[in-house]
Amino acid sequence: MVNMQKVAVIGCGFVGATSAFSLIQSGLFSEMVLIDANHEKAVGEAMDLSHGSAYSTPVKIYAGSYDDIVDAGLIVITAGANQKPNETRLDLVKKNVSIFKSIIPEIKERNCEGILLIVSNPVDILTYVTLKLSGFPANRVIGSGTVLDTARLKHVLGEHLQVDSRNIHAYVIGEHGDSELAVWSGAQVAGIHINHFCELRGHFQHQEAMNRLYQEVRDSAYHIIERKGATYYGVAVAVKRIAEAIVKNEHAVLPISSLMQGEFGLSDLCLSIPTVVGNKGVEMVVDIYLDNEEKQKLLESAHALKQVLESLDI
Ligand code: 6V0
Repeated sequence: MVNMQKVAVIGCGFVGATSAFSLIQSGLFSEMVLIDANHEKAVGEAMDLSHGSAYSTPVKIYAGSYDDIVDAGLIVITAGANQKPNETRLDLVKKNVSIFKSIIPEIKERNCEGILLIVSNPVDILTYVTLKLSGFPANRVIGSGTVLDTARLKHVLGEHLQVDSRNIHAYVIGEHGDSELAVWSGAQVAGIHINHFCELRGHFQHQEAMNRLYQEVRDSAYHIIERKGATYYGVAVAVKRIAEAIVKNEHAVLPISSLMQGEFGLSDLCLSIPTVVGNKGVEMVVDIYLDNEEKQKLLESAHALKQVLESLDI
């Protein structure tokens, strides 16, 4: 039996620890297991996180082993190397695929029935690797994908337009990485196309603004890593948002990464497209409208990912 109030976090570095914190603050869970190759790190994080319970919600938090995650409704994987300055997400592939080859069989052999949420980078490649190594049905293997990039786009658009970023409908899709794209054709505020809304707020150089904002979003991880060595708060909130959609069976539309099965002519790879997400994981990848240039960019993004997948031994 899976317990939807139980979450496991595998990998307790910057991303794992901040995700654990944000998941606890969400009030969604009553039990959390932390696993790390450095067990003492997991023990320390569990102790530190537990001390907040008295002022938030009671959650049983402990450092455990793979035997403890069998009934977890959600298993979040953040283990692995992160980007160093000037490294791309795809540069991490060899190190992190080999780490996943040690983690996923542990999950598979215990017949876990929860949903796997992959956060480690390159997230689209590792989501696909997880799918292959676990043998789980495609709906139960999700990557955090461009949920973070979409939040970044909404944030910069919110600043640009001086509008609450939660009222902006816009998506970043494709690879969570350098080949991602922003879907400007469908971007809107209050049902008004983004270009028209920009004009209402006094902005008229659409192409220049779109290029600038897109680059800011695409390159934000590089800019943060240059300054503080890693990124983790933004992704921790994205993890919480995805967990909420799953645990509360929200049928929320989120650009998570999942297996493409013919959508936009793509198959046998994982990337992000807005997807209906509920307690079964992926419910439906939405066939969103893309103009011709966006379709082309999506195919190029898929091609970049395919080339990496073809170089892997999985
Ligand atoms: P970190 O702080 O180095 O933490 C990694 C942790 O993984 C360490 O505590 C390791 O001990 C642990 N670990 C390594 N191997 C294993 C193993 N076999 N089993 C269990 N634990 C293991 O890295 P950080 O937390 O900063 O980043 C983790 C991953 O998240 C990296 O791949 C990042 O690139 C990725 N990110 C993904 C984002 C997204 O939007 N999807 C955003 C930011 C970072």
